[in-house]
Amino acid sequence: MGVIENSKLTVVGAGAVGTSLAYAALIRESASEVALYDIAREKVEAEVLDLAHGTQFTGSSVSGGADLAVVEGSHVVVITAGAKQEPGQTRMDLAGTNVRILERLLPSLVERAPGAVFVLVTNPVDVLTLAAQRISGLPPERVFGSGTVLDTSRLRWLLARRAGVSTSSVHAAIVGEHGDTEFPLWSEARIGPVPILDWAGERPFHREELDEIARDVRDAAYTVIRGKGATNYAIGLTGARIVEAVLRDEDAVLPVSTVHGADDLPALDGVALSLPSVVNGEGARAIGGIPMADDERAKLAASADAIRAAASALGL
Ligand code: 6V0
Repeated sequence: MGVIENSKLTVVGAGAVGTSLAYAALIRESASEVALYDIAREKVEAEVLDLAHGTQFTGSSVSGGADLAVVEGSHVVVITAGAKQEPGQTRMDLAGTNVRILERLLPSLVERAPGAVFVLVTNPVDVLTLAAQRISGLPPERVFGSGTVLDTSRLRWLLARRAGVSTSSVHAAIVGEHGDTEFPLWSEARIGPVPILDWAGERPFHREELDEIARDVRDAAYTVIRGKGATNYAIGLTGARIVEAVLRDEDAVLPVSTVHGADDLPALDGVALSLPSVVNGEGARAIGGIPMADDERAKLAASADAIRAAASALGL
């Protein structure tokens, strides 16, 4: 597809996540134009105005409102609309409400931006990604979810801090569900070229410590939500980064959530979940044949089962 000139990103949902994503995209100049759409007119118009007042300091422009015409001409549409976790709720608790919102919303978004790549952020993001692909009927690569890109960023930050290296020197990924069954691929994790379990540094990593880091990543959203009611900045940056990979046709490898077929791993058939994937102007495609330890393969199948159960309870 190539790098898109005069690119347009529309963020659907002007809540904590959508506005942070739009703000990050403006600052990073992820797209030439950032549009914001929400059904709450007064709120979205105020958000657009507030963002517009800062555009002297960015190369991107901002527009938006409560009219669906906002979406026209978009190259990427990121969906953040819907209910969010309240303290004590899991992401899966939101599934029914958010799939119903998507059923109403998505056909009109596709009608307004038929050539766009659609990125789901609304939770539970894997179930919503599958629902969006089914509802839209678009090719699977054109509908994908932010998946575990955020969780992976959390993991890399924790490992980098502990090892005393930069986050960009940590190569590790969380895979599976963006939720309670996610897990790190420790067998492939590295600091620079050094496998994580061989890291000598000042203090080597022990298996128990790695398990604790994995738990911290899994529970990170609960911790942040308990303290401030939402997670928004890190997912905002994550979303902007994913959008750039599409609009700049980067072929970047990111652990986004894609719908899997039988020709991948049979255990993943008909489920959307995250594995390292190539993200470019066409959308996202999981990389096949990723090496995994036996226990990781079993955890991935269990994660797929959890998502499948939630999706089939909703008739997907
Ligand atoms: P929020 O602040 O309540 O904002 C949601 C927004 O959606 C509100 O402004 C609503 O008006 C709007 N909305 C609802 N229905 C529609 C509709 N039909 N059309 C347009 N807009 C609509 O929630 P917040 O922004 O905090 O979270 C949004 C979603 O992102 C939730 O489902 C979160 O769980 C999810 N997150 C996903 C993450 C990820 O990594 N995938 C990370 C953080 C949050």
